[in-house]
Amino acid sequence: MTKNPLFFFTVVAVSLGVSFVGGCGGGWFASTPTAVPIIFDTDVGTDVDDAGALAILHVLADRGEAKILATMSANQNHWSAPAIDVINTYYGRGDIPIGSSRTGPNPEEWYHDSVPDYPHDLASGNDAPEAVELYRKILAAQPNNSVTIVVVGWLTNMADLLNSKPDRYSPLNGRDLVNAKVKKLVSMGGVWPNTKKEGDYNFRMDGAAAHKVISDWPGKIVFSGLGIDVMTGARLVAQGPKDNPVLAFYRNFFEGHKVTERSSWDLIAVLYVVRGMSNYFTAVSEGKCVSQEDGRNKWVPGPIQNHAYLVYKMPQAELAEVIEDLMLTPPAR
Ligand SMILES: [Ca+2]
Ligand SMILES: [Ca+2]
Repeated sequence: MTKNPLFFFTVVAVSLGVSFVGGCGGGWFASTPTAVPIIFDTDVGTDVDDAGALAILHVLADRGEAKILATMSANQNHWSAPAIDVINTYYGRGDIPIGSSRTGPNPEEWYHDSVPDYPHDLASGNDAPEAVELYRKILAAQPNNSVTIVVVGWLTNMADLLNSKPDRYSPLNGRDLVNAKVKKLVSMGGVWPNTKKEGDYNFRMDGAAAHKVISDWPGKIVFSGLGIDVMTGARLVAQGPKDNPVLAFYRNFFEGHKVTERSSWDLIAVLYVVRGMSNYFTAVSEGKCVSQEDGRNKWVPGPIQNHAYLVYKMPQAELAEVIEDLMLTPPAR
């Protein structure tokens, strides 16, 4: 999620005034026809778009468009990893590995009211393997340059991975392991092209981690700050099946916050990760993001390097339709 009201105006300004590269076939934006192997990393707990994002990732996996290698919580909260397990189980993938951070923030959450009502077998994040260890285990076993990681929360696990040491899974240090195995990192975060006042929520929550990753990641990073004005969840709550825990998460969030729909930051990131630019997005890639430890970011125009940020191509209302159709798709199981 992004709690920054200035962001919307930034998007409008960018949409009106800047010429774009990317979204033009070829290069590292090209989407692949086969299932994209993905690790999903979330701060699930404080907002509901994380639940929606994981739900549509499962639907896209049901359709053969994605393969979910693992699901990770950057949130240390007791309930975060069990909430992930609830969603994985509902979509018929209750055995997907789940890792949980031992170093990340631990903010208040509100999922605990619903998690016990739905099938799962992971009682607490403390019962899950440490996220960084699970990352190393999974990455070591994958082909070179094959894995896409999508982070829809703060970047704690990515910083921990970069800092990790050789272990029983790989003789490589974290940075070298990432360089060998990871094809692309997609980070839902940042204010684009530039922070106006304070940094984006996901960068601010662990500012040191965001700065480390933005500065030191050895491969490609695509940032998505989109979604504040792509509103979803209303049709799911009104029309979805009552045994769907994601519906319950959204309904509780709506009731608690006295709203009827929610922004789609994390769902947009998943849509991009799986389907690429499609006719949904374009991107700015000429330049590089620089960051500060307080979570602020700035785009410095220049030659293409290893960073890009997404820009809308499809109108937001149509994107919301695409996403909500996925949210309403029942599990294949
Ligand atoms: Ca499970
Ligand atoms: Ca999130």
